[in-house]
Amino acid sequence: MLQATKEMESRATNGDRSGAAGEQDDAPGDVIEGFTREELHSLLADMLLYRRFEEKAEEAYAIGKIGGFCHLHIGQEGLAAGATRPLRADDPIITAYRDHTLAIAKGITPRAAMAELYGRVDGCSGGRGGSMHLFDPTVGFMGGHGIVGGQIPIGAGLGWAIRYRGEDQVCVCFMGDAAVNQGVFLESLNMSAIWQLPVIYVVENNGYGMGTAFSRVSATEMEARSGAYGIPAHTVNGQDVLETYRFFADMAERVRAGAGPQFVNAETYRFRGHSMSDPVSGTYRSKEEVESHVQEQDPIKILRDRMMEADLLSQAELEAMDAEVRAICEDAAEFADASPIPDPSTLYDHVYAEINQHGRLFLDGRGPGPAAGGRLAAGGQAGGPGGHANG
Ligand SMILES: Cc1ncc(C[n+]2csc(CCOP(=O)(O)OP(=O)(O)O)c2C)c(N)n1
Ligand SMILES: [Mg+2]
Repeated sequence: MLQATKEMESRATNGDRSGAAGEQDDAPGDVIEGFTREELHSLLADMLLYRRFEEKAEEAYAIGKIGGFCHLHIGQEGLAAGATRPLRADDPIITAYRDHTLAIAKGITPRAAMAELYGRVDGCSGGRGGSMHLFDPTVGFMGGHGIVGGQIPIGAGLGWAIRYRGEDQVCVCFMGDAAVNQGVFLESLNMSAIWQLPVIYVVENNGYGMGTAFSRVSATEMEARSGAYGIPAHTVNGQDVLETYRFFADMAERVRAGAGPQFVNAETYRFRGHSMSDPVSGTYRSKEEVESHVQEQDPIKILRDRMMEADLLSQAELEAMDAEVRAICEDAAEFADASPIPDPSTLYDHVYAEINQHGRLFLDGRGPGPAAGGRLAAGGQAGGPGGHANG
């Protein structure tokens, strides 16, 4: 791997908090809103990496290298960078299926993320999860969940575990705007408020759940959704990475200090279709609407332009940065392509169920026979006396 690639891979991890705002020593003109030149370059490079990674995934999907569902985060990178970079390495985050760039932002390498999208053994979930189920607890990335709202009570559970152990991490639980209409959202917020859990619930409010505008499925504004539980609501512009970063840096420390759960309406916009198999626009939103957001609300362009106007970024520097992140994504795709597919005999490994007396995981009417080479599922005994839980 290129040296530059290594550096970028390590910078992409959340262990590096060099983006912290507030360096006061810089001469006026060398900072934007308290962010130093180095911090600004780092945030821009991160967002550019996320964008190029997604474009590479898009390309790989189009030629059949990636199968199944694939939901891109393009347009929402300001949140991936701004909401996760201020966190500590041991702060857990959890999200839904639009998870690639949040995973990379939290420390999963582009190689491990891309190999997972390709369904290969070197993927962060061993090639078993795919696009919607990136996962790596060692970097505090707790998924990648395909069920709308399914991650919300798990986020509350992560917060509960922090309290139970007497530790001081903060959990950030991301969700889409459609997820706030799921029953588990209400239950999770209620329990979080009662137990004062250290969880920041963040709605990546891109205005739509697939083809349904939020205004069509909600009688109230988003901010009103947490009020019934006494959880403070906040709104942040997710397309402005500096505002987002500052907001989360402050909020994470307040929650760490005991402020209790918080609810954040992060306004953003998805530049692509709901998933790779959906059109970018359609009856639910016009081509013009998408185009105007791409032109005016691109978090990367917004930061780039501000840096250029302040003479903190040259065209040559931008091109070098872009070349560097493109090389990382190219390398990730080559790595993924070269990684083997998982051995079919390991199909039932990590399945949290016992094997029945027929040697199968489920009663499927096929009669006795060895299941996947007689391998043990978690806690079970292949074909043995313990294997009757499902049968
Ligand atoms: C419980 C459940 N119901 C329905 C679906 C199908 N589904 C997949 S994505 C989606 C829309 C979710 O939209 P939102 O939460 O706003 O997230 P976004 O896609 O905008 O990031 C739906 C309804 C699902 N995955 N899970
Ligand atoms: Mg949405």
